[in-house]
Amino acid sequence: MRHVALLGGLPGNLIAPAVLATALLAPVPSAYAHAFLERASPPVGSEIAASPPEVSIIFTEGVEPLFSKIEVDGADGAAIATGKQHVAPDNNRRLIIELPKLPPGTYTVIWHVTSVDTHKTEGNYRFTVTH
Ligand SMILES: [Cu+2]
Repeated sequence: MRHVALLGGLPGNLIAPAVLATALLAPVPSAYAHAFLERASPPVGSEIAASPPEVSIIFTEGVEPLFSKIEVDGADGAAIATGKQHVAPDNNRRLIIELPKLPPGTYTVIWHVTSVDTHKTEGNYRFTVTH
């Protein structure tokens, strides 16, 4: 049950119940693994002093850029008008989206990705801009 172990190792990373249920009910061969958030910038749950230029998430598996999306919502729940999104040329596990200048506040990053093994996963996390 590698997926369960991954979930347990990601404090603060919320996985949609549907995805969790799928992972529990339909174990996949151990050669496959879903793409879950491994590391993010700004970090999960962080408070940062200045508006970040981009959101960058490194997943546990490579992701398909055409079928993967990062959305950033403001405190009012409305989506921020983000800029270009791309996968890092040297690392297909890293998905990046450019941000406009963000005023102070708490933001929710919502990600939906399809990994190179075609499995879909999603999750979200928050960060706060303090100045
Ligand atoms: Cu998978």
